[in-house]
This record gives sequence, structure tokens and C-alpha cells, in this order.
Amino acid sequence: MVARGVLTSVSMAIMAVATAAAPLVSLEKREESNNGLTDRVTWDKHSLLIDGERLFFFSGEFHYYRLPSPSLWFDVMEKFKALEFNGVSFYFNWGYHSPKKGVYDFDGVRDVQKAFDAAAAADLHVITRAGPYINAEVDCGGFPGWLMNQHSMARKSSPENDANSKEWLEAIDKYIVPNQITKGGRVVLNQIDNEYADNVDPYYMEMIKQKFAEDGVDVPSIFNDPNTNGYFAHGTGSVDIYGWDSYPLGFDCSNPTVWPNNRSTTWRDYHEMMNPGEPMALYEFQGGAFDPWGGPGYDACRTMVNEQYAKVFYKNNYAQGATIQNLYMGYGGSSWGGLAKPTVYTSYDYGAPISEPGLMTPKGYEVKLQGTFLHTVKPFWTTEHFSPKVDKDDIILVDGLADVNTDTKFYIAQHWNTASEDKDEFHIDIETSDGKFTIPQKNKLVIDGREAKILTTDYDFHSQHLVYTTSEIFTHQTMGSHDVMVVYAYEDQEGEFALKVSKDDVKVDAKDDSVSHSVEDGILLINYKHTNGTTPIYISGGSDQDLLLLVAGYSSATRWWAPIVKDSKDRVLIQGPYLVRGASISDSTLAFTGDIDETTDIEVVVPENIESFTWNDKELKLKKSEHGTWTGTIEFKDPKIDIPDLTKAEWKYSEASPEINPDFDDSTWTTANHLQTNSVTIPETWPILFADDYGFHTGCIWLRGKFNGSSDITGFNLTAVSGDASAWVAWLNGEYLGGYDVGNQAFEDLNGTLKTDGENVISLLLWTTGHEDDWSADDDYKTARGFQKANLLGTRNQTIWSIDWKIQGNLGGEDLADPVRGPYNEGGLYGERMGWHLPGFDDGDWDKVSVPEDKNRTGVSWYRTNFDLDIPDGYDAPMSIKFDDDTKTRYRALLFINGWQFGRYANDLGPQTQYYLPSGILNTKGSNTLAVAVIPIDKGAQLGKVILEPYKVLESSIPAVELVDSPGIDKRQT
Ligand code: IPT
Repeated sequence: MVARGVLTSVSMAIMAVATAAAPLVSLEKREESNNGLTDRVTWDKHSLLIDGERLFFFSGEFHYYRLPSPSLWFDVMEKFKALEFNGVSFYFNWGYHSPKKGVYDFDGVRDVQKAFDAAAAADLHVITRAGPYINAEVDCGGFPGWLMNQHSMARKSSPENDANSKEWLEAIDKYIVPNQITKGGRVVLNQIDNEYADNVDPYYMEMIKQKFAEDGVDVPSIFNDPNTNGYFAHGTGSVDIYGWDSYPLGFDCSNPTVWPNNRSTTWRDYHEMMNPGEPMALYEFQGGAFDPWGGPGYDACRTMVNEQYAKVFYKNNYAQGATIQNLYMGYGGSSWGGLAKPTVYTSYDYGAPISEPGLMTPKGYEVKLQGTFLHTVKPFWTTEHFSPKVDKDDIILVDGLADVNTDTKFYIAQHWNTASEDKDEFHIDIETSDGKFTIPQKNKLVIDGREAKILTTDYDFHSQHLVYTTSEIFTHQTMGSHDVMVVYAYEDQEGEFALKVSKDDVKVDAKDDSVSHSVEDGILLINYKHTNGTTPIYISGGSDQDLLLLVAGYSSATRWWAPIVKDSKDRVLIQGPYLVRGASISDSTLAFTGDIDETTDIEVVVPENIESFTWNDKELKLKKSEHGTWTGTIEFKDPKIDIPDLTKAEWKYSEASPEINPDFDDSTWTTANHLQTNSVTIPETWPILFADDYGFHTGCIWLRGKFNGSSDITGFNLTAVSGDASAWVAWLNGEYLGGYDVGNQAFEDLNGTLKTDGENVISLLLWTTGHEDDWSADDDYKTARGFQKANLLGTRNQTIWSIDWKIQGNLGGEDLADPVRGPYNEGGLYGERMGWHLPGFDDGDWDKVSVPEDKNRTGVSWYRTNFDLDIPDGYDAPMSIKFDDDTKTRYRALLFINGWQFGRYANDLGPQTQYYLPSGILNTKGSNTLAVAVIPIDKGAQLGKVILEPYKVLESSIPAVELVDSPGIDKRQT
């Protein structure tokens, strides 16, 4: 075991300076810290080091619980790697694993080991973030439903809360601990709680930190401060590597092209003050945005947090000094079932670099351009800031970063006004070991609107010495007898590339007219324009090895991939495909794997010994060009997938709300008789009518209230409490009274319906949308779902018990009827309780109908149909269900695919109408059961069109997708 503290190692680097007579010896003094538990993961002020190797930690956030198909975790992790993330950050969701105190489930879709395996298979480092509190727009912010009945406050130290928190940590640590790098796994950092900055109790943090340590977590601890508040950087509860998060564009995507001018320029100073001995870490940096019910939708978020945003804001982070950057989200997924907190709907696409159905996006490609640079150009990892001289420094901000080990310097240029859409030309004064220059010397350097550039100077790569370039570097690689570098800029922008050469008669060969060159004082200066496509410039005779400079326009650059060849550290280059997942070499054959969406022309740059190629195991015929690159075409074969037309399918229908009828037998329901609650909602009448108090934590809730009529009683008054987008419907003695948003509603003038003599029965159906989170650590997650007030009108003593109530939520409450699909899959609708959503339910005696429906229905309705799919091997066709209707009456619907609830639809709120059905949950090679429950809020609703549709069809090397266990009705545990 190593002692906590500073490890000092001195390494000698001998740097021969061409012009100096004697070599200079420079001593690099490294001061690395570790946490006293392991030296496998260390750090200094510049960056993290893993096994002594420095890296730029560039990760994306992934929530396995938002994609309940473990095979697809391998797919998504492979895409992370392809987009040049070298890490992944996992939140673990306590509530997802624990339906009941003491009960933990890590089987099937909850098998987190597979998530670790998927990260390892894709060669990704892992950050674990197990909370206990995670936020993440999930129900209770990740706390299990049963914790709502805990008396003590969450996220505060108390015997009860400590015990419950430790119960979870003990369960999840069994997975985190063996997956740490120290045990042969990939976990390198472990987060303590999340964004704990309001109402903080440092002893709680300390307790969590110690529990992780006691259980054997020995990698450095981290904390994600909600912005630069300084929490847990020092003192009780403080962590090894403090960091913060930031969402500079916020979460309102409704004006997606309007950007606030709020890029941070003060982080460097803050970091210097707060934790100067640690790398600057952004444990969550905005990678997209969530969207609320009724919001503008994820296309708008993708537009707002687009690739230009990624250029400006991520590069600004690097300029500020960040070398740990986790994008929240890398892939968002779906808040299926009741996973979401009330503000968000089923899709959690997030406008992330990889979309909900697993597709590439423009921002994904931008992430790849940046990531490849960050991993290639190593001097970028050890820099100090300086302020260069810029001619337009009132408009253009240029941050200088100077490597402390070499002469390499970087210039990060952007508009001072982040939102500026102007095109501005500027010059920078640079100082290199080859002299001082004002660049560009011959043509133009611009920042065009919302872009930012990283310019590299004085940089040795392979046999070359770059003096500077005004283009951005994607990557470089030596290919045996010649070196290759790919640079890029937006189309029509000019570039200047200055290379040190040993002879004046260097040969520059380019087919493009825009390319010109000159040699002066041993520096070859090449000027060119970035055009559509990629222009090769072949430079020979200037150094030991030739250089193939590939000058790409931006859109061409987005399709350059530089996969690291399996079992090596070298990259090969390929331009064209939609997605390149991997490359491997055996003998003289290079095998690529990836996805295409159309017939694709490609160009490949590989070492000279490669003579043949395959794409997804099929031979690929390529021709060698004069500069040694290879070109050819990958043919896309349309698989002609037969997508069933559900508007022509046979559907079965059943009405599904017998609870409305006064004589419905509710004897098995729970009697609502509590007089006390741990909720933060203050009851106004008794008994307590909060569903969670009776163990019902998800989905729809039914209540039935009975009272004897009298001539005094004139009606009743109800106050429903639930989250955004919730609604409730009331019936009296079988008659529909109305459907409402949450809040208070008085029911009077019930002429004819309210009995003055005999028993009256109120039936209430509450459509809930999950629980609040605990952002402020004030137990807000304990806000009730149910009724705060229920009293009769016309009588005295209205707050006391005047109605007898029964309550029913999901079958079994915390003792799940369906542990495989887990605590969030089903609520308390009659059909859910009866298992109508499940495969194998016999709907033989239901009515045959067609959908769209031609009848107005009142009360809850269920529809079922089956369909077959046969998506051939070698293709990926992520599927969806779309609702298309112009029904004016408000209704809500639940969509079940093979028993899994994958859609909560609100025709009156939107915005979501299309719901992703992940393969594995969906049987892409066989039959599927689709069920739709329709809950009218207004009287009479008509289910519109239900359409099955792929988002895209790709010829793909997606890893084989195993069917998820989808137990049928016979497996119900009641
Ligand atoms: C940040 C949370 O850490 C994360 O869990 C998620 O909720 C995210 O917000 C928004 O999607 S908190 C940040 C807004 C300060």
C-alpha cells in the first residue's frame, strides 16, 4: 500500500535544439498525488494518470437503466469508443434495484456487471456514480419509493438514513469494487453523492465516503459540485479530485438558436484558488438538454446544443484548463416505465451526441473530431496558460496553452461574444523555436460565427516538425515509410501549414489549384483552401519521411475515422462511412467494422504492408491511389424489411375500468387508514390518501371512497397532489364527473348522482408522472402523490374522517408481481393488475376492433395486437411506435411492448409522439405483443393511428442482440 501524498519522480528529457551547438538537458519534475489507497490512479495539476500514463479524460454519461437491453450496452459503448470517448460515466440508480427495503435485484436488465463488461469490451475507463442520490431526472432522484416512508431526512446523517444509505452502498459496492482498476477492472474514479450544495451535512458526505472505502473502493473519490461553489474541495466530506458541472445553455430548448453569452472565463482562476494541485475536472458538462412535458421536443434541443455549441463551449473548457470532461449525456436513452421524474417524458434523448435509437448526430461527429485530437496531440495534456497577442483582441478571444515539457503551444480562438454569428479575420503573434511569426502570413484566418479553433504550433510528430498550422488537427499517424496528418476547417476557409524542412528542393504535390507553397529559411509554407471533400497534399524530400497532408472540409472531416488497430496503439484512417466501430489487422489484411446508411465511397490510409481489406467480414475491393491511399465503394444493399402496417392489423379491445362501478369488489384493496405520514405534503383531511404511504410508488393510482348520503351533504371537495403533467378523473356512483389537472376541485350540484340516502361511491383515477427529486436536499422527493384533502361539503367537522377509502396501485405494491421488469414498469390500472400488457394473456374473448378507433370511449380502454418482424442479420433498424391522432379530447396512453412500458403519451401535452422500442425488448426476429391502455381525461376519447416505423435502416456490424427475458402472464407473482 502506498502512503497518501506526493510522489516525486524526475525524468530526464534530452532535447536537441537544432540551432544550438550543445544539447540542452531539461529536467521534468513530476509531482503526482495519490489517495493513499492506490497508485494505479494518480494525478497532478495537469491531468489524471492511469498506471503512470497521462491522458485527457474525455467521457460521456450513460445510464444503463435507460436502455433495458444489455446487448445494446455493448453497442452503445462501442459507439462511445468510435466517437473517441475514452471513458464512460455511469450513474447507478438505487430505486431501479430496490423495490422494497432489504430487497436488491441485479439480474437480467439490472445486471450492472454487463455494463462494466461493455465498457471494458470497448476499452473505456469508467467513472462510477452510485449516489446514493443521483438526480438525473429520475423518480425521487434515484431514491427508491420505499425511502419516502423513511422518517429521517435523506442526505443527512442520522441512524436511520445512514443505515438505509449503507444498505444500498453495500449492494452496489459488490459490483463496483471488483470492477476497479485495482482489481483488474476499468473503474478509475468513484463519485460521492451528487451535486450536494444546498442544506449540506458534511458528516453525511463523510459517512458515504467512508462506507465506500470500508467496502473496498480504493480508486480516487470525486465530487460533482453544481458549478463553482467550492463544496467538498476541502474539509469534512472532501474528496480526492474535486470538480464541478456546468450547463451553460440551460434547459429551455424553445428558442434553440438563441444563446446566452455565458461561457466561463473565470474557471482557471477559480481552479487555481480551489484545488490547484488537482486536474481541472468537469464531471458533467452540458452535452444536450432534457425537455419537459409540452416542451419543444428533442430536435429543438439538438439544434440548441448542436455541434457549434460543442466547438465553442468544449474548446473553451480546454482553454480554461480542463483535462477531465464528462459530457452529460453521451447517450440519453429512454425513461421507460415510471422511471422519469415529473418534468420529463419517456424519451431522454437529451439531444446527446448519440441519439435515443443509437444513431450518429452532427454533434457526435464533432465530438469525434475533438476527441481524436485530444488523444493524439499529447503536449495538450500538460500546459500552462498564457495570453498571446492578437490583432482583433476586442472581438476574438485567444487563449494560449504552452506545454511545460516541449515547445509546443496551442492557441484556442473564439469570439468573445459566444453568440456572435459574425465572420472575423484576425492574426496571432506566435513565438516558436523556429522564430516569431504573425500568422497567417499569407492568407486568411477566420472565426466564422459560432466556432472555435485550436491551433497547434511548434510540434514534433513522427519524422516531422510542424512550425504551425491555422487549420485544426484531427490526427496524425506514421504509416511506415511516410507520415500522415489530417487537418480541417469549414469549407471555403483558408489554411496555412508551416513545416520545417531540411532542404529547399522539397516537393509538394497537390491536384488542387488552391494549393500554393514556398520555402524560406528552412520552412515550407503551404497555403490552401478547405474545399468540399479532402485534398491530398504530398510532401516529399523535406524530412526523413514523406508527409501526406490531408486537408479536409468540415463535412468531409466529420466522416474521417481513425480507429486504433486492435491490440496496438496505432491508428488507421478511413473516410466515408456513417460509423466505423473498429479495425484489426491480420497479416496483410485490414478488417474494418461499422455501419453504412447508403452506398458509400471511401478512402483509406494504412501502413504500406496492408494489401487487402474487409468491411464487416466481406471482401472490400480498393484501388491504390498515387499517394498510397486506397479508394473504393462499400455497396449498401437494401434489406427490404417488411414493416407490418398496424392500421391494417387486427386489434382486440376491452373496456378496463370496472372500479368506476359502485358495486365493484374492492375488498382486496388496501384500506387507507393512516393518520400519520412522513411525506413533506401536509394532509388537510384524514385518513392519509398518499399512495406511497401504502407502498404504491409508480404509475396510476385508484382510490375508492364510500360515505353514506344524507340531506346535509351537498357534495365533496378533493385536492389532488402529483407532479407536472399528472391528471385525475373522478366518478360518482358510476357517473363521470370530470377530468382535471392536479389541484383542488369542489364537486357540487350533483343532482341525481349524489344519493341522499344509502351509500355513495367516489372512484378516483390518478395518472401520476413520478416523484420529485431531492435537488435541494430538503426531502422534496417525499412530496405526495394522491389526495391531500378529501372532505364532504355541507356537513360540519369537514377535516376529520368523513369518507372511508380504499387505495390500489400496482399489483403487490413493494412485493412486485413482476420482479423481472421491476419497480417502475407497471402501475395500478385494472389491466396492469390483471397482466393485460403481458405476453401470453388470452384476449380471445375481447372484441375485434381496428385502430384508429371509430368510437368514442369513456373509462379506461385497452387495445392489444401482435406483429412479427424479421430484420435480417447484418442490419440495424431501430424501431419505434408513433401515435398519430387529431383527437381533441384529452387522453393519456401507456404503450407496452412485450409487457414493457415504453411510452407515456399525452395527446394534449406532447411533445413526444414517437417512442423507441429497443431491440432485445423488441423481438426483431419473431412475434411481438403490443398493448395500449387509453385513459381519457375528458369524456370520450378515440385512439388515433398507431404506426410501427424504423428511425433508420443501417447495414451494420452491431453486436448480436439477445432477447431480454419478457415473462408472460403465467409467471406473475401475486
Ligand atoms: C445536473 C445533475 O447532476 C444531473 O443528474 C442531471 O439532473 C442534470 O443536471 C440535468 O440533466 S445538475 C445541473 C443542472 C447543475
